[in-house]
Amino acid sequence: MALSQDRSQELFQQAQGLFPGGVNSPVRAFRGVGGTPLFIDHAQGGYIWDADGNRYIDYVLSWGPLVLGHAATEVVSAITEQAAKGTSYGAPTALESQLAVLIRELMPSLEMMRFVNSGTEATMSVIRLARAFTGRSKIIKFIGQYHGHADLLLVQAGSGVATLGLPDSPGVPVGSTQDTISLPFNDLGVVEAALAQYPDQIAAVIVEPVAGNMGLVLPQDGYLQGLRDLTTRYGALLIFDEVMTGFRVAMGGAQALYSVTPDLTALGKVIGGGLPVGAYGGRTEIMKHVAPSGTMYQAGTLSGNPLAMAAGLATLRSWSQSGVFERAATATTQLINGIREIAAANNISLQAASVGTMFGFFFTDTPVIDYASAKTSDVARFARCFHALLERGVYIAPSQFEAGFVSAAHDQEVIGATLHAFTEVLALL
Ligand code: HOZ
Repeated sequence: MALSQDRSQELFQQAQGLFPGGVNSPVRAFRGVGGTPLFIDHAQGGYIWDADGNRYIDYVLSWGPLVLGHAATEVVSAITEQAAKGTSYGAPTALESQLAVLIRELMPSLEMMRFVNSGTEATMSVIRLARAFTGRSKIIKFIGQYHGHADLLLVQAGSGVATLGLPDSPGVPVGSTQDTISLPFNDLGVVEAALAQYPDQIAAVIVEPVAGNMGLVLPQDGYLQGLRDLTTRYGALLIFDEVMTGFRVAMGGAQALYSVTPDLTALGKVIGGGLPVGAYGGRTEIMKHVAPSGTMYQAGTLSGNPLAMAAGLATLRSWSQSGVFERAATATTQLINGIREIAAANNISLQAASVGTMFGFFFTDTPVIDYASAKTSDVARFARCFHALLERGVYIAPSQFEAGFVSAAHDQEVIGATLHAFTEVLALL
């Protein structure tokens, strides 16, 4: 039943002489599941085709941003039209303000924002801003959460770092991380203890409000509000990293879903409709510290570049049309409920969850609330599941420690075909 992957194998062999591990980002390398990464030829809607011509239903969706599915007509048109007018000017455009207005309508806590080119840039810059604003140095992050690869945040990180089982990365100087305090997710007691230990030194708590880089792990009831209360009490800023959750767990992100307003937010991916982009923003009083209105320096030639702005605008305009998000969220619920039922019918221990258009599952009996419990998952079983799904034309993230994503293009036919594949696969595991 194995699919031919000859061309992907050839391309991977060539790539290994060109790129470390044959890839340009570690999570693509299939190290968590073994085998040869798919080399992609093209994609459309909810489907992706590899270089051997095999078609897969895609739940990676470029790690989240493609909320409308691949090559959505309106996004392709917006990019094409803008490209004909120029791809970058290094000067302001009306498009930047149009996208910012739309983002602020959907996520009002971003009273002002700054566009950057990736989630890594957004989180790195937002921490610099928090430090500049508070005059404090220390930050709190959570074990198994991933905020990009900036030195100060590469501490007990999730995503590819967790997949590869790396301790903290060599090359990060001790000095860069000595002010980073890393704590278990979903435990308010440890956060309170750290804030009490350093009452005037903690600039910010940065959190993925719904963790998506250790698999999908939901915040427990009251946890985000607890972080809000604690940070306010100790004069630290609360930063939501909504690079994945923004416009995905709800149109207004996790901050709308859980009714907790952070001081600052980092965004990425979705707001560029699949083009490289990021943003950070929040209260005007804080954002005014960014140069040139303030003295906190941060810059970028391609920041707010018109191609990404045009793609982001087209994406968010369609995604925010009445019923579009809701239909994709309903499809996600249907998918995860189906997976849960199939696992139960086969007596497979499974923890499964979804929120909005994100989902995830772990092969364990233990309720998953943090990185330690996520690690109880049977990763060998996950790898077998991944490959058996792939053989049946379903592509999920090639690691237990990543989330899954559903788009507006994942219609009933796609969800039905996916559940059919799960029915066969879970019976084999
Ligand atoms: N946050 C993304 C995956 N969890 C990053 C993708 C990448 O590292 O390539």
